Amino acid sequence: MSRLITRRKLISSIGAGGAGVMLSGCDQLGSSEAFGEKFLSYGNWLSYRVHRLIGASSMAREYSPSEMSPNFRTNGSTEPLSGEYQQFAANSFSDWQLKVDGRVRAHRSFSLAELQAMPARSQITRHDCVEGWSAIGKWTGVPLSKVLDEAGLLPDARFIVFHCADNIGLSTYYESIDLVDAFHPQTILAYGMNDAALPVGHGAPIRLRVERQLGYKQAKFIMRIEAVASLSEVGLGKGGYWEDSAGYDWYAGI
Ligand SMILES: Nc1nc2c(c(=O)[nH]1)N[C@H]1C(S)=C(S)[C@@H](COP(=O)(O)O)O[C@H]1N2
Ligand SMILES: [Mo]
Repeated sequence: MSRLITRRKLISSIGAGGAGVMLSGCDQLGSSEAFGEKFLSYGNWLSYRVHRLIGASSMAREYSPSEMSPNFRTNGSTEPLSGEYQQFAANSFSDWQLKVDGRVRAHRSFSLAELQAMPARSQITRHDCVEGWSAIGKWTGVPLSKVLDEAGLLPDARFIVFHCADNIGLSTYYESIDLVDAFHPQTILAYGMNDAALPVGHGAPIRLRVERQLGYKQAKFIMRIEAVASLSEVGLGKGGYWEDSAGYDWYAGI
Protein backbone atom coordinates (compact mmCIF):
# COMPACT_ATOMS: atom_id res chain seq x y z
CA MET A 1 0.00 0.00 0.00
CA SER A 2 1.40 3.38 -0.93
CA ARG A 3 2.16 5.95 1.66
CA LEU A 4 -0.40 8.29 0.11
CA ILE A 5 -3.23 5.80 0.56
CA THR A 6 -2.12 5.18 4.11
CA ARG A 7 -2.35 8.89 4.83
CA ARG A 8 -5.76 9.21 3.24
CA LYS A 9 -7.02 6.22 5.22
CA LEU A 10 -5.68 7.74 8.38
CA ILE A 11 -7.31 11.07 7.69
CA SER A 12 -10.68 9.43 6.98
CA SER A 13 -10.39 7.19 10.03
CA ILE A 14 -9.94 10.30 12.12
CA GLY A 15 -13.17 11.62 10.65
CA ALA A 16 -14.78 8.33 11.70
CA GLY A 17 -13.91 8.67 15.36
CA GLY A 18 -10.18 8.74 15.91
CA ALA A 19 -10.11 12.50 16.41
CA GLY A 20 -9.79 12.38 20.17
CA VAL A 21 -6.64 10.31 20.09
CA MET A 22 -5.02 12.30 17.35
CA LEU A 23 -5.97 15.64 18.84
CA SER A 24 -4.26 14.91 22.10
CA GLY A 25 -1.18 14.06 20.04
CA CYS A 26 -1.53 17.33 18.17
CA ASP A 27 -1.89 19.32 21.34
CA GLN A 28 1.55 18.23 22.37
CA LEU A 29 2.93 19.91 19.29
CA GLY A 30 1.19 23.22 19.92
CA SER A 31 -2.34 24.46 20.17
CA SER A 32 -4.48 25.36 17.20
CA GLU A 33 -4.57 28.98 18.37
CA ALA A 34 -0.79 29.08 18.33
CA PHE A 35 -0.68 27.65 14.85
CA GLY A 36 -3.24 28.70 12.40
CA GLU A 37 -6.73 28.69 13.82
CA LYS A 38 -7.17 32.16 12.38
CA PHE A 39 -6.37 31.16 8.81
CA LEU A 40 -7.21 27.46 8.67
CA SER A 41 -10.65 25.92 8.83
CA TYR A 42 -10.87 23.14 11.41
CA GLY A 43 -10.80 20.44 8.74
CA ASN A 44 -7.83 21.99 6.99
CA TRP A 45 -6.01 22.43 10.29
CA LEU A 46 -6.59 18.75 11.09
CA SER A 47 -5.27 17.58 7.73
CA TYR A 48 -2.25 19.87 8.13
CA ARG A 49 -1.44 18.47 11.58
CA VAL A 50 -1.93 14.87 10.44
CA HIS A 51 0.41 15.31 7.47
CA ARG A 52 2.99 17.01 9.64
CA LEU A 53 2.80 14.21 12.26
CA ILE A 54 3.13 11.46 9.69
CA GLY A 55 6.06 12.73 7.73
CA ALA A 56 7.34 16.26 7.46
CA SER A 57 10.19 15.09 5.26
CA SER A 58 8.59 12.38 3.10
CA MET A 59 9.30 12.79 -0.58
CA ALA A 60 6.74 13.26 -3.34
CA ARG A 61 6.85 10.49 -5.93
CA GLU A 62 9.27 11.04 -8.78
CA TYR A 63 8.73 9.57 -12.25
CA SER A 64 10.91 8.33 -15.08
CA PRO A 65 11.46 10.32 -18.30
CA SER A 66 9.22 7.88 -20.22
CA GLU A 67 6.30 8.84 -17.99
CA MET A 68 6.48 12.55 -18.81
CA SER A 69 3.28 13.99 -20.30
CA PRO A 70 3.66 14.77 -24.01
CA ASN A 71 1.59 17.91 -23.40
CA PHE A 72 1.73 19.78 -20.13
CA ARG A 73 -1.05 22.35 -20.34
CA THR A 74 -0.87 25.83 -18.87
CA ASN A 75 -3.48 27.10 -16.44
CA GLY A 76 -4.46 30.31 -14.69
CA SER A 77 -2.45 33.31 -15.84
CA THR A 78 -0.33 32.51 -18.84
CA GLU A 79 1.30 35.92 -19.30
CA PRO A 80 1.53 38.87 -16.91
CA LEU A 81 0.46 42.03 -18.72
CA SER A 82 2.34 44.66 -16.70
CA GLY A 83 4.78 46.82 -18.63
CA GLU A 84 7.50 45.91 -16.17
CA TYR A 85 7.08 42.18 -16.77
CA GLN A 86 6.80 42.63 -20.53
CA GLN A 87 10.10 44.47 -20.49
CA PHE A 88 11.80 41.75 -18.43
CA ALA A 89 10.51 39.12 -20.87
CA ALA A 90 11.66 41.15 -23.89
CA ASN A 91 15.21 41.04 -22.47
CA SER A 92 15.04 37.32 -21.65
CA PHE A 93 14.86 38.28 -17.94
CA SER A 94 18.49 39.46 -17.93
CA ASP A 95 17.42 42.64 -16.01
CA TRP A 96 15.02 40.82 -13.68
CA GLN A 97 15.95 40.37 -10.03
CA LEU A 98 14.30 38.19 -7.44
CA LYS A 99 13.83 40.19 -4.23
CA VAL A 100 14.02 38.37 -0.89
CA ASP A 101 12.87 40.43 2.08
CA GLY A 102 10.68 40.51 5.18
CA ARG A 103 11.88 38.61 8.26
CA VAL A 104 15.41 37.98 6.96
CA ARG A 105 18.77 39.18 8.22
CA ALA A 106 19.70 40.81 4.96
CA HIS A 107 17.36 41.87 2.19
CA ARG A 108 18.75 40.29 -0.96
CA SER A 109 18.21 40.24 -4.65
CA PHE A 110 19.31 37.59 -7.10
CA SER A 111 19.58 37.79 -10.87
CA LEU A 112 18.48 34.80 -12.93
CA ALA A 113 22.13 34.05 -13.70
CA GLU A 114 22.94 34.05 -9.98
CA LEU A 115 20.11 31.62 -9.24
CA GLN A 116 21.27 29.40 -12.10
CA ALA A 117 24.82 29.39 -10.70
CA MET A 118 23.61 28.02 -7.35
CA PRO A 119 23.33 24.25 -6.72
CA ALA A 120 20.56 22.85 -8.94
CA ARG A 121 18.08 20.04 -8.61
CA SER A 122 15.91 18.33 -11.24
CA GLN A 123 12.84 16.24 -10.55
CA ILE A 124 10.08 14.62 -12.60
CA THR A 125 6.82 14.97 -10.70
CA ARG A 126 3.08 15.02 -11.18
CA HIS A 127 1.20 18.30 -10.99
CA ASP A 128 -2.39 17.99 -9.76
CA CYS A 129 -4.80 20.87 -10.35
CA VAL A 130 -8.00 21.08 -8.32
CA GLU A 131 -9.85 21.69 -11.57
CA GLY A 132 -9.37 18.01 -12.32
CA TRP A 133 -6.31 17.52 -14.50
CA SER A 134 -2.78 16.26 -13.87
CA ALA A 135 0.44 16.29 -15.84
CA ILE A 136 3.93 14.90 -15.31
CA GLY A 137 6.83 17.21 -16.06
CA LYS A 138 10.49 17.72 -15.33
CA TRP A 139 11.52 20.76 -13.30
CA THR A 140 14.99 22.17 -12.77
CA GLY A 141 15.83 24.88 -10.30
CA VAL A 142 17.56 25.99 -7.15
CA PRO A 143 16.31 24.57 -3.85
CA LEU A 144 14.40 27.31 -2.03
CA SER A 145 16.40 26.40 1.10
CA LYS A 146 19.60 27.67 -0.55
CA VAL A 147 18.08 31.05 -1.30
CA LEU A 148 16.59 31.36 2.20
CA ASP A 149 19.91 30.37 3.75
CA GLU A 150 21.65 33.16 1.84
CA ALA A 151 19.20 35.73 3.16
CA GLY A 152 19.14 34.18 6.66
CA LEU A 153 15.70 33.81 8.22
CA LEU A 154 15.12 35.65 11.47
CA PRO A 155 13.92 33.50 14.39
CA ASP A 156 10.33 34.74 14.16
CA ALA A 157 9.93 33.87 10.45
CA ARG A 158 7.18 31.24 10.13
CA PHE A 159 5.93 31.40 6.54
CA ILE A 160 7.36 32.14 3.11
CA VAL A 161 5.21 34.26 0.79
CA PHE A 162 5.58 34.38 -3.01
CA HIS A 163 4.56 37.59 -4.77
CA CYS A 164 3.89 37.13 -8.48
CA ALA A 165 3.87 39.46 -11.48
CA ASP A 166 0.39 38.67 -12.79
CA ASN A 167 -2.68 40.65 -11.92
CA ILE A 168 -5.60 38.35 -11.38
CA GLY A 169 -8.80 40.06 -10.37
CA LEU A 170 -8.02 42.93 -8.02
CA SER A 171 -4.50 42.01 -6.91
CA THR A 172 -1.41 40.21 -8.02
CA TYR A 173 -1.24 36.46 -7.41
CA TYR A 174 0.37 35.43 -4.13
CA GLU A 175 0.81 32.20 -2.22
CA SER A 176 2.53 31.01 0.93
CA ILE A 177 3.97 27.87 2.50
CA ASP A 178 5.29 26.97 5.94
CA LEU A 179 8.95 26.38 6.75
CA VAL A 180 8.62 22.58 6.61
CA ASP A 181 7.67 22.82 2.95
CA ALA A 182 10.07 25.72 2.32
CA PHE A 183 13.08 23.63 3.42
CA HIS A 184 11.87 20.36 1.91
CA PRO A 185 14.50 19.03 -0.56
CA GLN A 186 11.99 18.90 -3.44
CA THR A 187 10.90 22.52 -2.99
CA ILE A 188 12.65 24.43 -5.76
CA LEU A 189 12.51 27.73 -7.60
CA ALA A 190 12.31 26.29 -11.09
CA TYR A 191 13.85 28.12 -14.06
CA GLY A 192 13.79 25.05 -16.29
CA MET A 193 11.00 22.77 -17.50
CA ASN A 194 11.38 19.60 -19.55
CA ASP A 195 15.08 20.34 -20.19
CA ALA A 196 14.45 23.81 -21.63
CA ALA A 197 14.11 27.31 -20.19
CA LEU A 198 10.86 27.71 -18.26
CA PRO A 199 8.36 29.11 -20.80
CA VAL A 200 6.39 32.26 -20.00
CA GLY A 201 3.13 30.30 -19.93
CA HIS A 202 4.49 28.09 -17.15
CA GLY A 203 5.83 30.97 -15.05
CA ALA A 204 9.10 32.44 -16.39
CA PRO A 205 11.54 33.45 -15.13
CA ILE A 206 10.94 31.30 -12.02
CA ARG A 207 8.05 29.43 -10.50
CA LEU A 208 7.70 27.49 -7.30
CA ARG A 209 7.57 23.70 -7.25
CA VAL A 210 6.37 22.50 -3.88
CA GLU A 211 5.74 18.93 -4.83
CA ARG A 212 3.53 17.73 -2.01
CA GLN A 213 0.93 20.40 -2.68
CA LEU A 214 -1.82 21.04 -5.25
CA GLY A 215 -1.45 23.14 -8.39
CA TYR A 216 -2.53 26.51 -7.06
CA LYS A 217 0.35 26.52 -4.56
CA GLN A 218 2.87 26.34 -7.47
CA ALA A 219 3.29 30.12 -7.83
CA LYS A 220 4.41 31.29 -11.29
CA PHE A 221 6.16 34.56 -12.34
CA ILE A 222 7.72 35.08 -8.89
CA MET A 223 9.05 38.61 -8.36
CA ARG A 224 9.54 38.71 -4.64
CA ILE A 225 9.83 36.27 -1.75
CA GLU A 226 8.88 37.54 1.68
CA ALA A 227 9.42 35.84 5.03
CA VAL A 228 6.65 36.68 7.51
CA ALA A 229 5.90 35.90 11.13
CA SER A 230 2.18 35.55 10.51
CA LEU A 231 -0.14 35.19 7.53
CA SER A 232 -2.27 37.99 8.93
CA GLU A 233 0.35 40.28 7.37
CA VAL A 234 -0.51 38.98 3.89
CA GLY A 235 -3.51 39.83 1.69
CA LEU A 236 -6.76 39.17 3.56
CA GLY A 237 -5.01 36.86 6.04
CA LYS A 238 -5.63 33.39 4.61
CA GLY A 239 -2.27 33.06 2.91
CA GLY A 240 -2.98 33.11 -0.80
CA TYR A 241 -4.95 34.57 -3.66
CA TRP A 242 -7.38 31.65 -3.94
CA GLU A 243 -7.55 31.16 -0.18
CA ASP A 244 -8.54 34.82 0.29
CA SER A 245 -10.86 35.12 -2.70
CA ALA A 246 -12.49 31.70 -3.08
CA GLY A 247 -12.04 29.88 0.23
CA TYR A 248 -9.51 27.32 -1.06
CA ASP A 249 -7.65 25.47 1.70
CA TRP A 250 -4.29 27.04 2.57
CA TYR A 251 -2.86 23.60 3.25
CA ALA A 252 -3.22 21.80 -0.06
CA GLY A 253 -1.17 18.73 0.84
CA ILE A 254 -1.52 15.64 -1.33
N1 LIG B 1 1.24 33.56 -10.59
C1 LIG B 1 0.37 32.56 -10.79
N2 LIG B 1 0.70 31.32 -10.37
C2 LIG B 1 -0.15 30.29 -10.56
C3 LIG B 1 -1.42 30.48 -11.16
C4 LIG B 1 -1.74 31.80 -11.59
O1 LIG B 1 -2.83 32.06 -12.16
N3 LIG B 1 -0.82 32.80 -11.39
N4 LIG B 1 -2.28 29.40 -11.30
C5 LIG B 1 -2.04 28.23 -10.45
C6 LIG B 1 -2.76 27.03 -10.83
S1 LIG B 1 -4.40 26.90 -10.36
C7 LIG B 1 -2.17 25.97 -11.46
S2 LIG B 1 -2.96 24.52 -11.76
C8 LIG B 1 -0.76 26.09 -11.92
C9 LIG B 1 -0.69 25.88 -13.41
O2 LIG B 1 0.65 25.79 -13.80
P1 LIG B 1 0.99 25.60 -15.33
O3 LIG B 1 0.47 26.81 -16.07
O4 LIG B 1 2.46 25.44 -15.40
O5 LIG B 1 0.25 24.37 -15.79
O6 LIG B 1 -0.17 27.35 -11.61
C10 LIG B 1 -0.56 27.89 -10.40
N5 LIG B 1 0.24 29.06 -10.15
MO1 LIG C 1 -4.91 24.69 -10.57
